[in-house]
Amino acid sequence: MNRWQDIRQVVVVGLGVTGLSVVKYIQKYHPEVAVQVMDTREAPPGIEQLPGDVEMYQGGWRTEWLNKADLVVVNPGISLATPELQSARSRGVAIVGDIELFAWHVHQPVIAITGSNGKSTVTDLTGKMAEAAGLKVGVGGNIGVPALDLIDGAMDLYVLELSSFQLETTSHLRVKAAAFLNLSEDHMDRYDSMAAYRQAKLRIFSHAESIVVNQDDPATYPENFSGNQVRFSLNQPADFSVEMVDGTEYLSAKGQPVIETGTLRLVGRHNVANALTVIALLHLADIDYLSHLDALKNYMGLTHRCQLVEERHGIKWVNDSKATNVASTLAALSGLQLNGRLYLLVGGVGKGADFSPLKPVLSSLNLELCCFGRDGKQFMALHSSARLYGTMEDALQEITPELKSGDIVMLSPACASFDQYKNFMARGDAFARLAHRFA
Ligand code: UMA
Ligand code: ADP
Repeated sequence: MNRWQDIRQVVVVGLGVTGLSVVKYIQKYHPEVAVQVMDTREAPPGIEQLPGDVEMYQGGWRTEWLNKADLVVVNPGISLATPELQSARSRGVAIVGDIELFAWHVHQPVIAITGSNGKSTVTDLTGKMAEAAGLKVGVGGNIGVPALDLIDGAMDLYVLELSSFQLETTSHLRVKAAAFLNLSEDHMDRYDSMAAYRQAKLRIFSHAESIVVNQDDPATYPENFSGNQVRFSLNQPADFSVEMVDGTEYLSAKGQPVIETGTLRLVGRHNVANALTVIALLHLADIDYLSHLDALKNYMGLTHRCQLVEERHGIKWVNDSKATNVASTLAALSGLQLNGRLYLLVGGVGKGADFSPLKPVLSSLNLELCCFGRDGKQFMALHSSARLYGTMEDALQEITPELKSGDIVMLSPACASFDQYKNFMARGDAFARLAHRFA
């Protein structure tokens, strides 16, 4: 079915890497279609790369463009509930996201991953293992490379990380295998309820052949799904789980021990769950992972996730900038081997979250809580040691003289970075630079 048949005018709302990928895609594959771009920001990122022949409006909305469009392609960072989009929709204008355009185009198998935490790790590792099995793989989506930039007729497989934002505007993505890793509070500034956030994520299963869900988190189960469904669990027998063989723990697949958990270089129980999801997805997509277990064993994880960036005088500096919600910070704390005191840096943009679930874990640690950024003060009541700073640098400057061998300084902020940094990567890089300077 050619969905482009009646489309002459597209309006891209929101530039960034997504908007740019949409413009490039349309110019390459549908050159007969005219494109206009608008962005509510005064200086949208990516504007310098926009081809000169594309009409651009910035610093607000251009509703007359929206109302005349045959199709609006919206950046995942903009909510569909925005009044301007609602109004265009009520006039019958079709609104989709970049992943929907990707779905209209590709015919190769797709593996898709969503969840509140662990998406990027599972996406990256699935891609690496499929490559080790000899496939040409395109890995992208919310992990950073827009899906449309991956399109290549020679690709054997696509592995996509999909956010709830991207799934909201996606209706026709056929996937060979999809995983919903877990659900915990996040993006409460965008959704009215956890139920609405969950429903957005469940859209990943709409056209899936096979699915992976988390037996330890039934919120990941779809209400109606008639295809092939497998479950993973860290705590109970499941299709993909952990089992003891002669006193040694193994990842097991369908009752067969696959690899010793202790040989994985990934740290923490949450990463055992991530590894189980990866092998479940590869199994469902008929990819031979059993002959390529070295790729799993040697995988060291992505940067900005519990990454040791500096170690001097017995003091460890750990960058977990990707912990942008409460559950990910909890996961980082539960995997910690602490001999001295933990200096934990938290704060940034809180996204309307309730931080109180951190309190019991923080109370159990030998801790100095360093709060910074726009919503840093929201953490102040969580621990008696809490101190408030303007920036991460102010905090590190003050605490450095106090540090002793055995201490850990960890950035695991439970918040987004947009108040002071371009993104979580820039925040993590800034932490690493400060660590090298102060260590
Ligand atoms: N924005 C405006 N006005 C606009 C357009 C955007 O104010 O007209 C704001 C949005 O509110 C948003 C921010 O700008 O918060 C981000 O837009 P952007 O231009 O940085 O977006 P892209 O560069 O296209 O990045 C997007 C994803 N960003 C979001 O969903 C917010 C990236 O995920 C993703 O990697 C990229 O597409 C490629 O697919 C980032 C993210 O934070 C990492 N995702 C959230 C998360 O993981 O929690 C969902
Ligand atoms: P996402 O792409 O969903 O944000 P990442 O793989 O980038 O996930 O990991 C983000 C953060 O969440 C990291 O700080 C990590 O410590 C934590 N994390 C990773 N996997 C899990 C999991 N399965 N459950 C809970 N937390 C996790």
